[in-house]
Amino acid sequence: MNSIKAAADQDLKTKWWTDARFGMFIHWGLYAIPAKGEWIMYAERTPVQEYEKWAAQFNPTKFNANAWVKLAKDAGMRYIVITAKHHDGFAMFHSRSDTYNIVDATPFGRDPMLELAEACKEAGIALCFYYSHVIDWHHPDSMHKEHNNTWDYNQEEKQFSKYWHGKVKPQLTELLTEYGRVGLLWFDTAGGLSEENSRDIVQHVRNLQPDCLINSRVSHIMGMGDYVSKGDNEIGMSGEDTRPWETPMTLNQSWGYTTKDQVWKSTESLLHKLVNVIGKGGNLLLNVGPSPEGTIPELSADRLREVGEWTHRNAEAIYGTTGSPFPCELTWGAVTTKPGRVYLHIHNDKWPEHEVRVHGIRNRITRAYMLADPNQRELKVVQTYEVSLDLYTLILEVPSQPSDTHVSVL
Ligand code: FHN
Repeated sequence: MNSIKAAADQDLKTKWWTDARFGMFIHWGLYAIPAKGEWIMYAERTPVQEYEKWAAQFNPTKFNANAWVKLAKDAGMRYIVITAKHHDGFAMFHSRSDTYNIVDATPFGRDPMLELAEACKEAGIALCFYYSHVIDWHHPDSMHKEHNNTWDYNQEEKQFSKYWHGKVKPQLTELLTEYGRVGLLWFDTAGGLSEENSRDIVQHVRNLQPDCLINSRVSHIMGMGDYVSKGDNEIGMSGEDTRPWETPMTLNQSWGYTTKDQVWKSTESLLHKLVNVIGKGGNLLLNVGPSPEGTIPELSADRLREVGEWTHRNAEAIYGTTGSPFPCELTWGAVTTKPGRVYLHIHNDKWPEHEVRVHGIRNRITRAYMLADPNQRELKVVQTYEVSLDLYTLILEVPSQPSDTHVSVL
């Protein structure tokens, strides 16, 4: 296959996801019970036998897949990535290859991934799974270059292939064959994974669901996977990545449920971050950490609903757009585009007194209006043509007040 055709096929494969722009990340597991985040087992060097006791208590009877999916939809999120297995090794789905899972090891006895798969299908949301493929503090043979369970297991005795072929690959087979179409697999912390195993896992996914996307954290080998996962909460610079990319982001400062961390990002700050990401051509994957009862904390849900009011009003300027064509950072906000359209996302706290100037526009603008204005009243536009550059400068007269909450789009 020639490289132009291969690149076009790859664009087509990722299109649903690059169009979606905004997704919900869910970190949910036994660690919700102690409520100190998902690293508690490692942080406190909890012995496996002790940690397993949380499973005997885990009974999230308030879990309602439809309610979670509805919240994601209300927020304007178009895909969900949920921890099918995090570093603690506990499967949040009915795994036939390892009884350390939510159906066999808890009084709850239901498979939330099945319920989510159904709810997502009904709502038109893509369901995706997070799977910790290298770190597994429960399995005696998992091996990461740094973060291993050294308190229960002897490092010298580890046989990684037992973990790889006995747990990782069989569980991935289950996730990719029993839950319908999986939008993407979100791998994490590949530290120390060999090139052979990296290629093996990618091929395994491709064999089972060729259209399932894979994030770059599957391996440390450059260019693996279908898109780049940026660092946690990292937005980066325009044009930094040649491949599609995504920022995973917390709502407070934690991924898993915690009662301690109450440092919440405001709705305004979340909207600024969302437009910053999409203006640079990326996706935002915003996290919630559900409680041990199975509910999404109200402080998270409230913020997501507020974000959703904005995303629904401004859907046209978010989904299916590409990032700003301008190479520079914009001090007042962000730009997204679609064929024949330029959207200026202006932070309300940077609202200009009279006008906005945008340099370097390739085509003449025929009409400008505020996106939140149902009557689409025309704004006055002056355009000057720079002959030497073959580009226009746009001078847009703006109303005295912004038209929307936190960020106004025109
Ligand atoms: O160690 C994990 C962490 O718990 C969380 O899952 C994040 C999400 O991006 N990934 C790892 C750290 O980067």
